[in-house]
Amino acid sequence: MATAVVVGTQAVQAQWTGPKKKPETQIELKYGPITPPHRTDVNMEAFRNYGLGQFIHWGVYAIPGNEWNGVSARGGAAASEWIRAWGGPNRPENWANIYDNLYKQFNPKDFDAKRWARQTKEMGAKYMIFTTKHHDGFALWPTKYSDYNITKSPYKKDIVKEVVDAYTAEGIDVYLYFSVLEWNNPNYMGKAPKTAEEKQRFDKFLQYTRNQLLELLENYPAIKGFWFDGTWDASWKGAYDFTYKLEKELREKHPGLVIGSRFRNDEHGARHFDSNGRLLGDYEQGWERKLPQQFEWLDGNDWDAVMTIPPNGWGYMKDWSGLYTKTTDDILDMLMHSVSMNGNLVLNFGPDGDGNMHPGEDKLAEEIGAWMKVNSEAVYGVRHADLPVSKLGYYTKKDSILYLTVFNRPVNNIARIAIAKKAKTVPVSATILGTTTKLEVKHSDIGLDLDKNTYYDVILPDDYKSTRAFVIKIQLNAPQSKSEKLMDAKM
Ligand code: FHN
Repeated sequence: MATAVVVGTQAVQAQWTGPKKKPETQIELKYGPITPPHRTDVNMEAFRNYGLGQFIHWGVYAIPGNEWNGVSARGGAAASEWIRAWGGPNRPENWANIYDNLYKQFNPKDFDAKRWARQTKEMGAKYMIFTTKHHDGFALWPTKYSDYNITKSPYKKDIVKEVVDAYTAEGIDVYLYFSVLEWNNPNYMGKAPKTAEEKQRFDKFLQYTRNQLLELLENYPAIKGFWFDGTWDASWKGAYDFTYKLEKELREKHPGLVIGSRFRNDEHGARHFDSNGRLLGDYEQGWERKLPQQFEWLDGNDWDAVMTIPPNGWGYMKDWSGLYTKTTDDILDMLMHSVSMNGNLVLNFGPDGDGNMHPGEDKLAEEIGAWMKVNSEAVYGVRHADLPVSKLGYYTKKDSILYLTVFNRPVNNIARIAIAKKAKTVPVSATILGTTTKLEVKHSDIGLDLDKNTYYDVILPDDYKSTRAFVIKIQLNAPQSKSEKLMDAKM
């Protein structure tokens, strides 16, 4: 997705989720980034090392579960959590009113934040992003600034607090999802306010937003960051002076707070990246149901990719039939794809109206957790390995250890690794995580003319059986014999 922003005579292509094209010239900006790139404080270092995260979309939209009275909202609503915006011939009569009264039924009898947190811990996620309020505006915390909140439901209690406390107790960092956009807030408008009355109303909305965000920081000081959403409308984009000051205020109130690139834009409307191509926030937050195809696209920025299990649909969906739902192997591939490029993968769960995860989510959590128990050292705290891309899977690296997570096992059981001839360290030993067998490692200088690489083969045991991706852990060190001296013939 890209937005062309015209600045004077300079048309700046604000490219997200694709190759980054830095503008030829830099322009004077008043509303560019507030924090320096590549923060090295404890919160951002933790972010860089998470590897795997969990998103939880939960709210009154969990009650219908993407259908109503047996009629599916598929095709009528953009996604399950958008069901209030259900349109088209199947939209139930008087639907908005029905939806806006669902909170009177919200009483999740099985909700147990500690059970959720244990499952997340078992799965191996290191952070969790939780929806405090989605586009419908229903707040899962006892906000003083709106009556449309959890205290008015039969459940009454502060769900955000229960979740923050339970996850923090399990050592899982909590980020709070906050939708700026509020469909049923009379002071919200998508278009930029024009008349004095519209401006007065929208100013009230901006203050309300600021009050709720300060309230969340006050109530839940243990959180590590905000995950903002619903910031694409002209009204919010036009409020760049307000949003700039608000970001500064939030950061001052909560030192170390982590905010992604979705919160605000510069004075030319450039979002995620300002008109000079600089990241607007602490990490790139544009990767949603999409993964970067080349490491260079990331331009050295921190990032995470948020991913649904069904094709789209973040809130609870009763019926997954007829949809491709991602398998454990799909998720593991996306996870290793992400961490091989210095990113985190965030898998979304949408609990039902009673507070239970979908059975398909329980299964994925269990299977991912079983894989992480054996292989997580190739996921946590690793970095991109600057090697020619492997056809067998994904490289990650930690100091002198190279991990190759194999998804495509070679039929000859030879895992061939290309190493630049000028490299100072080469593979000297290898094992498969979860086993103790030392694997044969040999230098196979196949001598492709003009090839800048040489090759090392790790021989996989014929009797090593695997039904899922496995990780080869490779020790890198100085070449051990003269023949391995990595020279290039003079040409
Ligand atoms: O409109 C929302 C959507 O409902 C969901 O919350 C996703 C999660 O990243 N964000 C927006 C779509 O980009």
